[in-house]
Amino acid sequence: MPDTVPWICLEMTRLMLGRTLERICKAVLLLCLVHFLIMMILYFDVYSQRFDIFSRFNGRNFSRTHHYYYNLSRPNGTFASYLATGDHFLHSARPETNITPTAKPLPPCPEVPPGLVGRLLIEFSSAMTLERVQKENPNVTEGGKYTPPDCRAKQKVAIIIPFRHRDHHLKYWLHYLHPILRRQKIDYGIYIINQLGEDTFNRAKLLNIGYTEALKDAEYDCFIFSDVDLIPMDDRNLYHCYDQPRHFAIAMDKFGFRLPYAGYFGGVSGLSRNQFLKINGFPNEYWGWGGEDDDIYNRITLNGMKVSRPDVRIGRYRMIKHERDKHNEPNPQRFNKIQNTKVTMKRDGINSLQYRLVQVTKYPLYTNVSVEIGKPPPRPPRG
Ligand code: UD2
Ligand code: MN
Repeated sequence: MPDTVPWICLEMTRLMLGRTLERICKAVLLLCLVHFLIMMILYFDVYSQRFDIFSRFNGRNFSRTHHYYYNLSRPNGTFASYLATGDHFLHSARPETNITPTAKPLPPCPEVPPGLVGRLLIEFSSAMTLERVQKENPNVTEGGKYTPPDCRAKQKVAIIIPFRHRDHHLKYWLHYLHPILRRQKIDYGIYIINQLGEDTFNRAKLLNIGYTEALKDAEYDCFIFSDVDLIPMDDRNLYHCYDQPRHFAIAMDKFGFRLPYAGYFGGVSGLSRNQFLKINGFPNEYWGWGGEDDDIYNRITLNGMKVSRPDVRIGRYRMIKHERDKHNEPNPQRFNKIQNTKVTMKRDGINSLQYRLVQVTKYPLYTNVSVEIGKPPPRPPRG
């Protein structure tokens, strides 16, 4: 009998331990089940967002289709970063549906766009077609316009190109610039200002026309004036306007990647609407090659502004090699003219611009503005 007491105790302890263990096991099993259920819910929710399978049933397609576009439009965007940033609450500017969204407006675009790649390989040997460029840029809308879908750009930028008989160059320009501008998150439109006829070319007058015609099309804040043959070699050279008039093309291959002289303002430059009006726009009276860029530089400094420039390692450009065009011979009056900017800028500029608008055509990759701009006045007789 005395031996049975510890035996009973032992059995009871075992029984109690067994029950406790059983309870623990049940709790763990239950936890696993709950965890599994949560995982399944999350999995299906995410799956539906990516492939939009539920949207057509529940009418919530505005925000859902947006996720899909958002991920595609971001070169470096991973699914993890998409969840981590909370960007999935943003809305696209695309008119996906008639349902009016109640979500927050787009955030401002970042000062330093995250998708930039830096130095670019630029070459002009491969064949280029507009069809190819169009395929490469499905997000560019009629007239060569683009608005970042995931953020609100501070400025609306018109890019203006003086043009005549340079279709070959234009294809390369569009091929390289559209993706660069998209990565830079610029809200932009491209305007090709095409001088009709075969009279002497007038680059600066075409640029004035570009400013005027672009403003008829949309409320632009910033105007970037670019030669058709100049391609930036670094996408950190951001195509928007700055506190001071901007000179972008500071280190060109044709000048050994250096600024040729301190007052050089040729190639690619950018002015805000106010900066442009402050200098009365550009001169209309420089016919033929040369001088007009120096006149613009004079206008800027004479009006108390300074030229701003990017770092020399970033402001690098390639120019497509070319011969001097017909009817754009060097202007022999240019040296005299740039001595007189202080006087001429008041009467010659955006306030005296005259031209005949012949046609505006919105192509998929750019807007073409064809104009007649007249010809240089007859030279005064010598003596
Ligand atoms: C330099 C400047 C340019 C301008 C010019 C003098 C550089 C890289 N650029 O260019 O900004 O100051 O000297 O006027 O230094 N164009 C046509 N068809 C023509 C003629 C000209 O489309 O028949 C346009 C085109 O956009 C071209 C631009 O005008 O890129 C400048 O003409 P250019 O390329 O013949 O002159 P370039 O390279 O010496
Ligand atoms: Mn050129």
